[in-house]
Amino acid sequence: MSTSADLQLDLQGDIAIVRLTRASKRNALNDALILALRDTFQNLPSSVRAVVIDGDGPHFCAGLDLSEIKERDAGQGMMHSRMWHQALACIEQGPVPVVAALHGAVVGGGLELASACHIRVADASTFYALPEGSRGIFVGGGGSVRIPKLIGVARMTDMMMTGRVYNAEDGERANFAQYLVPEGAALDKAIEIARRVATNAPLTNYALMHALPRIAEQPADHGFFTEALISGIVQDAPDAKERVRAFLEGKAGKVTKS
Ligand code: 1HE
Repeated sequence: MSTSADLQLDLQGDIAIVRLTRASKRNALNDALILALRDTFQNLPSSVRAVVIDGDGPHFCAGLDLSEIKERDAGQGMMHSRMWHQALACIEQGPVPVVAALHGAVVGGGLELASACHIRVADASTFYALPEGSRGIFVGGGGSVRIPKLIGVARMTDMMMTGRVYNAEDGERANFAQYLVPEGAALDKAIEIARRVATNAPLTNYALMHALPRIAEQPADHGFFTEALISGIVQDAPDAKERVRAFLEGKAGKVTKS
């Protein structure tokens, strides 16, 4: 298992907080940190029902550690990108939902990391950019797959071609984040959301992480069929039956207006 002095795991009941602690380098992701992220998510304690990712210091994450870009040949460059893919897949396709608490710079690989999470909470200081275009490189951490699903191909193309930076408000409108909170409040809000998510039936959360994105990419006819299969499996869990029974007996909360 790879560990890194730049990554901290803090267990708070059934919530885990994974924190990037490389503030002096704006939480830039070097290889050691990417591998530590991979291993942390692969080895989460089974008691954990939801995770929050956060970054120390004034910025969530400055992306790839540019000091590590060496004279890689094409094959090595490809393998480096595949390493990021594998690590971020451990977040996106892990056992439990992950909520990103964003502030300051969420740029390049930092945005790729955020887009591998299931829910994003941004505070008012957050800004989003993809400076790869100006650095003469391309996204390599799954950004070209995940980011267009949030904001669309046209916005991502514009960001990379022109260096456009989105502030927190415009970013929320463009769908980078699902929640926008005052400066300094992202971590508390992300923890609140993670605690709420952790109360769901685990199989429902699992289906949301693993089935929904796949169904959304299937042709409708296949999607309806997969949905029926997953729906049958999820409702069969003892936990699900108990929850429905509790509602029918007036013991479970109703849906209320926010
Ligand atoms: C870094 C990095 C980094 C900061 N790699 N060292 N990402 C970028 O192109 C973003 C580059 N970073 C920035 O634009 C700025 O640093 C920030 C807007 C994020 C923050 O600015 P600021 O003024 O708060 O900090 P700073 O003074 O610029 O940086 C503090 C230190 O962090 C400084 O090092 P120092 O030794 O001089 O103190 C910086 O060099 C260092 N630092 N960002 C290495 N990214 C899988 S492919 C993904 C491809 C990408 O992610 S490309 C985008 C890379």
